[in-house]
Amino acid sequence: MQGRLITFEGIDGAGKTTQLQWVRSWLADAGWARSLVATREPGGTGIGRHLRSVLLQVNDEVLDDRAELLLYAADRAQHIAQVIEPALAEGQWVLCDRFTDSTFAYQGFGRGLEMGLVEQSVRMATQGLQPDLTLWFDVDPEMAAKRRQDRAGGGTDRLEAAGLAFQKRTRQGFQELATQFPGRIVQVDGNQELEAVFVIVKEILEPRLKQWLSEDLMEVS
Ligand code: T5A
Repeated sequence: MQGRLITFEGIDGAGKTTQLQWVRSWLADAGWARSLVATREPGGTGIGRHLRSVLLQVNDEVLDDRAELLLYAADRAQHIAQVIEPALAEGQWVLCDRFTDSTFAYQGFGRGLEMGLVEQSVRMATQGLQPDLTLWFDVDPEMAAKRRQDRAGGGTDRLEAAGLAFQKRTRQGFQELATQFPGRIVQVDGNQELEAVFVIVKEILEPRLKQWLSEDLMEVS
């Protein structure tokens, strides 16, 4: 059986985390005959949780954009080695809240770092590992900001504090990535109510998962 990596992407407050949790429960309850791992970046490992706090805490000291890029790469290299690759090797389905597209969208388009540098950092961290499927939750940046404000007990982290123009550039980045990789990245209209978004997500996932299961069966027989 072949492991599969499904990533959930979008700007801050796009609703990825909520949808990932719903997908996880749906897959577990519906008996899709495959064990699952749900994880996230940054912070999918113990070491990654230290890096996450450096990356997200608002601090008096300004984190240099290239240092930020390398910290995301370090988090990802550790995450792949410790969590993602072992799970894929066991034939599990890995649901990952953010992955490489976030680096291109945030550090490349949002921060404006040179794409060659971003690509290098991603290549070093992933050694070529790519998602099998990416759900891009596309939400109007103003609506996403409102959702974050309304969230109970929600503070503002360092990336959110970068402001609306930054989120707009990042959204544009996801748009360009979706155009560049139309087979892998599927756009989901995240502006609708949670339940309506989940219906779309299931419609996208069901045929893919069935296809993967039948590919596995063909490999076995
Ligand atoms: N980052 C990450 C980079 O810059 N480069 C990288 O390489 C990587 C990997 C991570 C930060 O790091 C950056 C991107 C991020 O800024 P995080 O805390 O993990 O930080 O941030 P997010 O992943 O953005 O998490 P959020 O929780 O802010 O956003 P989500 O996961 O998109 O949204 P979610 O599901 O938590 O929902 C937010 C709120 O909106 C409501 C939810 O109930 C919740 O209250 N909501 C909806 N309300 C109405 N209708 C809907 N359809 C809704 N969907 C969600």
